[in-house]
Amino acid sequence: MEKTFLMVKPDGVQRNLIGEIVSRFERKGFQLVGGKLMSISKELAEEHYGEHKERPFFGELVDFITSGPVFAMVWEGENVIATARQMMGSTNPKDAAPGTIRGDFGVTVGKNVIHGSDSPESAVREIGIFFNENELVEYKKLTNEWIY
Ligand code: DAT
Ligand code: MG
Repeated sequence: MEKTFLMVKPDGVQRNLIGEIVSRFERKGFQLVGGKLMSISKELAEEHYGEHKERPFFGELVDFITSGPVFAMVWEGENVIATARQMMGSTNPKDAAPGTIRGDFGVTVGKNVIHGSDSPESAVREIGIFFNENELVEYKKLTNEWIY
């Protein structure tokens, strides 16, 4: 089953949105297979956002993501990578549709509440840098037979 990496950013943690965000993916029908509250080191932040190294906002982005704890998660489900991106909404909350996480809770692009992998390759990469294999829990959910 497909897996993705999702993370409540420091603004989402401070604004008490962990439960709301977890709840949205639970209610959708996806399955949580890993989760932890953690601080991100500068090194991890630079690795995670490596694709944006040359962008003018890179320094700001690294400062922000290391500014407080994040809630890192791995979720599983059919088409979960693309569907989670849809549930998150556009990168800039001003363009994110109401009903999406960024549309409902964000205002500016710098503080947009949630991160989610954007492709199968980035999901594998990001899960690998944030989680050890033994932190991911494989288990059968009985509700899955009412979802699939
Ligand atoms: P996403 O988080 O939707 O995958 P991204 O990978 O293009 O978006 O950018 C990563 C983060 O960088 C994004 O969540 C917020 C920040 N960011 C993107 N574009 C920005 C900009 N023009 N100014 C400031 N921050 C920006
Ligand atoms: Mg991205």
